[in-house]
Amino acid sequence: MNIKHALRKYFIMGSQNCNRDPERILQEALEAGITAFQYREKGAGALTGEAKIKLGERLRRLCSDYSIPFFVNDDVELVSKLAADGIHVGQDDVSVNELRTRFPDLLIGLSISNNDELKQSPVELVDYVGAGPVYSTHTKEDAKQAVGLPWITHLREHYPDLPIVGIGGINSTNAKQVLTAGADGVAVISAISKSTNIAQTIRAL
Ligand code: 3NM
Repeated sequence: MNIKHALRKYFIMGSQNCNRDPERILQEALEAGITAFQYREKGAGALTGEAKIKLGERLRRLCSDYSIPFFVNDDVELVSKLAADGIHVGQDDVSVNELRTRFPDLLIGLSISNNDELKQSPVELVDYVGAGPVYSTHTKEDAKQAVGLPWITHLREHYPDLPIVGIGGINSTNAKQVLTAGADGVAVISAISKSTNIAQTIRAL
């Protein structure tokens, strides 16, 4: 598995991001060529407990059917329960050091939004970095101020080989700018989960 390739069209979603059946949405996105998926059941209206696990199992199976990596967001217990390929964590979640010790072979993604976070991050232990929010977004309740394309370019200049995915407010109209700024790929929630033509949206990303 080539992580930079996997980041190219990275779809993130939980049931709270969908206004119709999440399995159908993921199936259409897989058909249309997403390269990775993250199960992020979080925020207002998100499933918890057994319902969260059950939906995760179904989405995990779909990703296996299409041979793309399946990530979970933040929830360490879900890694083993769903046999996830990777986990994505933020600065205030479980530490990367702890994760790497516990799961030597797990793919680990870490959000880094500014230089202070960069300084305190064990970049050498992660498989990729999520950089954002590139543009303003309403999808994440506690999203920071948009960091814009310069943050992507800054990371790329300092880490020429680091796998980087841009996130936040990215859609089929602005995705190319994110790649041009230096990202290996784009991570999107609403542009796909709310799309009325998923195939067309993903083709244009
Ligand atoms: N993380 P949309 S922004 C989950 O900046 C997430 O780290 C962000 O949703 C970050 O594609 C974000 O609908 C939400 O804007 C992305």
